[in-house]
Amino acid sequence: MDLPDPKRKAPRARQDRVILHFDLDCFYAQCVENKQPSLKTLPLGIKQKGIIATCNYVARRHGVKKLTTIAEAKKACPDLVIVEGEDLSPFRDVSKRLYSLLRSYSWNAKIERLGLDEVFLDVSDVVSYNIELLNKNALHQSYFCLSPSDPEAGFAFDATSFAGCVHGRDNGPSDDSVLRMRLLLGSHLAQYLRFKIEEEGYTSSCGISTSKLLAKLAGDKNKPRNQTTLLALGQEEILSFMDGHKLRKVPGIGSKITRVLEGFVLGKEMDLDMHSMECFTTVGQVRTHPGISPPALEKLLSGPGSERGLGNKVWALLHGVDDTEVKPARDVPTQISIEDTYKGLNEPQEIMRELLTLTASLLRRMHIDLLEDDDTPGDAVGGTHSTLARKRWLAYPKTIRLTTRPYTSPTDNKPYNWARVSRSCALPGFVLNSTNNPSSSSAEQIVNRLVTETLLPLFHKLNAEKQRGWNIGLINVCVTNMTGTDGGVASGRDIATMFRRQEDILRDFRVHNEDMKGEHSPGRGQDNDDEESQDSDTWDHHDAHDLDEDLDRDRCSLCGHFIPRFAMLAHERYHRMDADREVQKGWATGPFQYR
Ligand code: TTP
Ligand code: MG
Repeated sequence: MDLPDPKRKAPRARQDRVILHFDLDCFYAQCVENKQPSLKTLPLGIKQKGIIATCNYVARRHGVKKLTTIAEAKKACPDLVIVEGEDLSPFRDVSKRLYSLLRSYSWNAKIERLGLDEVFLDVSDVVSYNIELLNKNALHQSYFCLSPSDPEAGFAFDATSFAGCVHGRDNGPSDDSVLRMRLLLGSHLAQYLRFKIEEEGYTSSCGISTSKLLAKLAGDKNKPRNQTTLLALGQEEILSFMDGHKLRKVPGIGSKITRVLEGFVLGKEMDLDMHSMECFTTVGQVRTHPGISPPALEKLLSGPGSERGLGNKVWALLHGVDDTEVKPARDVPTQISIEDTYKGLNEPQEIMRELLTLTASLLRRMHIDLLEDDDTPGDAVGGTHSTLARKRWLAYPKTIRLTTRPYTSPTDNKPYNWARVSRSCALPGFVLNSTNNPSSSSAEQIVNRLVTETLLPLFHKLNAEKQRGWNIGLINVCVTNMTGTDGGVASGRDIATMFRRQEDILRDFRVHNEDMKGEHSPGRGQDNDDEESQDSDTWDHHDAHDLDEDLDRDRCSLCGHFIPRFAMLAHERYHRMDADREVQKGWATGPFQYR
């Protein structure tokens, strides 16, 4: 008889948490429909950089797919209504609003955004509290309490059955396991919150489980406008849930890990740089392969820059084990940055025009993300307070940074994605002197001054060697190095609250000492070191180039979608934004972090 290999011992998943994962349905399309309700019943595609970034479910029923060219989408559905989605501000604003709504129901503030339209919520504490309130003799007439201090805040529900769909076998109320009841309560809370989101005009899907990994995978089972509780009470059930998934579907297992493991399991040499991403291998095939163990994975996946402990991490993911926490919410982002890509800007007036546009957007974002209503009684304190607007800065960015990248590579003259260079300096105080509406004339003056006095000199330092012919392919303007304000003390606010807030604000900040130093990013794998873009809005704001005729496409090596070549850089940035975020959330797995 074969003895079990001790190296292949299965890790066990924590089951003491209840985690919800919300994903808004066809997010950009819903945002547009809410502005133009007549579009709701029509097939609708949202266009960005010449491709359909997303489409509503009416269009999907007609065969339109996300991330296809306009021509393909029109072929599938000639009546498709196409709306421009280049300006991301409305999407960000809705995202922020819905996030705040969900946050208002969190007791432990463990709420984490992933992209613009996904949110994790750890509701373990709310669920534990409500378990205690249940009357086992009248489960069908239960009451879910939403506030420990207000017994009337809550909703009635039937605790004899789950809300929404269940994945896994439910033995009904005769199963008196605590975990089943915790998940059941989680399902009712999820449904309540989804209805709250619907009151704001947005439908969503939700997964309910015991970890971020399982909740995200579960939520995908019934989309749109639905929810799924993963009822996997034992280790065996978790494994059978995981085993059926394609390797590539597992968050944290990126395209390169997939290819390495697929190659190993199938016994084939795989081209790791190949622009093809078909994934036929399931989690089960890899997990049960006798040659796969944590040390074997560590060896297989090791490479320059790879993370130590990757073998254990991937081994855990294959077993559905993800102990990463839902990170507590932060009041302010670590940085705010706005960027756009171009097909080679050379003229000074083009540079000036783009810097003005980007800086105006940046100022708008700073106002949305960093200003709060000031309810302080009495006179305004400090130079950063406008008595008229009654707004105050939650945090001050101390540094402004400009980053550029050439459009084409100096060696082969082809568009490329690295060689970013950055310079930073202190953010001039006048930027924070006004809290007036960012579209006011005083805000316009601030933008003009910031561009002429600060950003243009930075630009010239960055591109000093070239007098003309800059060939600019990307400009990014970013404020960072946030510091808490001291308004609370001076205005006599509750000092404990103030300190708590400052601590919250400062906890996650990485302080940079970048005094006018040039940063050179040698390659794509490393270029996120100047881009801690957790909440940074580093989406491309790109002017739409209507290139519907250009059907020259590559398959994205990260997600497998066919993307027109001209849109590939933008699409890769989309993934990198996700990957950067995952690095920060502890999901990423070394150099193979892309999903
Ligand atoms: P997704 O969650 O991929 O899609 P979705 O919310 O539109 O649809 P689903 O119902 O399947 O969840 O992306 C969220 C938004 O991000 C989407 O509305 C459009 C945008 N997006 C891009 O702009 N570019 C991209 O490459 C991708 C993948 C998404
Ligand atoms: Mg979505």
